[in-house]
Amino acid sequence: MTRPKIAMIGAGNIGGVLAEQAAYRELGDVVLFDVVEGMPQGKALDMAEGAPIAGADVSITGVNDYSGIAGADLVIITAGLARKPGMSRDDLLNTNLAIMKQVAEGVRDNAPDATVIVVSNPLDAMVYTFKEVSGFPKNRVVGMAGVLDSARFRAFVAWELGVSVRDVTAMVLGGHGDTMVPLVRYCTVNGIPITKLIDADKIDAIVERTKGAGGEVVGLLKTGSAFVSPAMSAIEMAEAILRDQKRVLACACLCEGEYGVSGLYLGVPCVLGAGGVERIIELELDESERKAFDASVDHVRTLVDSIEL
Ligand code: A3D
Repeated sequence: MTRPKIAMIGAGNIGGVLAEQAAYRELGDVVLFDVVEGMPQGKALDMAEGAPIAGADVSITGVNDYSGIAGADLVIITAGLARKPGMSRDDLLNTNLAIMKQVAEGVRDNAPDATVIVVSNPLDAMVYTFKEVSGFPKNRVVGMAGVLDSARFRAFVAWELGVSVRDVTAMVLGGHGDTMVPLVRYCTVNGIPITKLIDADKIDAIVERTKGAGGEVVGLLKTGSAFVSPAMSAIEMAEAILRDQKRVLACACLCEGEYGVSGLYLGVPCVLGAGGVERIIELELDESERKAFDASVDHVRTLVDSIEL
C-alpha cells in the first residue's frame, strides 16, 4: 500500500508548519510547492533531515512546478499574502484572488482527485473561488477557519477557568472575519454549559477577544499573521480526512439550502471524513444567534459578489 500524497500549495509560514506536522505525524508523503525558487526545496530538505529524529518514514520534497503535486490525495492551500497591522482580511481580496485562480488551475490539472483544504484569506471568498475555478465537487473543497476560531475561543475559556483546554468544546460559525459567530450556548466544559461557570460580562469579553484574536497576533508580530495555530487547525482537518475519522468540526462548507443559505461557503458544523465534507449538521439558532449569523452571511455575500472569475 502506498502512503497518501499531501501537497502544500504555499510554503510560507503556515505551509512550513503544515509540512512539518504532516510529515512528522506520518500522515503521508509531503510535497511543498511555492513560486519562490529554492525555498520549498530548502524547507523540505531541512525537515527531511529532521525526520530520523522525529522517527518519520515519509518523503518530504519541495517543488516550483505543479507537475510535482501530480496525483496528490490531499491539497492544503496557503498561497497568498497575509495581513499586516491595520489590514482586514478583506483587504487581501484582489491580490489573493489572482493567486487563487492560478492555484485552482494548477491543482485541477495535476491533482484532479484531491480533497482540498483552503486556508488563504479572505477565507470564505477564497474557498468559493477555488471551487468555482476547479469545478471540484463540493464535498472535496473545504475551508479552514472555524476550527481555528473555535480553538481560540476554547483557549480563552480554559484560561479563564483554569481548566484543561482538552475539556473545553466550542463552535464558531459564520464567515471568517469580524462578523464571525461564537456560539456561547454550544460552548461547554466537559458538557457543562459555560454560562453556568463564567459571568455574562466575562463571556462577552471572551467572545470579543475571539473575534479579534487574529488581529491581536498580527498587532504583536507586525510582519505577518498567526501561523502555528492555523496550521494545527488545518492538520486536524487533514487527519480527519486521511484517517476517515468522521470528526465533527466547524468548517467553511458550500451551503446549498442549509442554514437558509444558497451558493455560499460559510462556517458550519460538518462531518469530515474520507469523503471530505460528508454532511453538514444543522443546529437550531436562537434569535440573536440567527441575527448574527445572517449579518455574517450578508458580509460574505457582498465580498463574493465583488469577485470576477
Ligand atoms: P506567507 O508566510 O506569506 O506564505 C504565503 C506563501 O504563498 C509565500 O511563500 C508565497 O511565496 C506563496 N505564494 C504567493 N503566490 C503564490 C502562487 N501564485 N502560488 C503558490 N504560492 C504562492 O503567509 P502565511 O503562510 O502566514 O499565510 C498564508 C495565507 O493564509 C494568507 O492569505 C493568510 O491571510 C491566511 N491565513 C488564514 C487563516 C485562517 O484562519 C483562514 C489564518 C491565518 C492566515
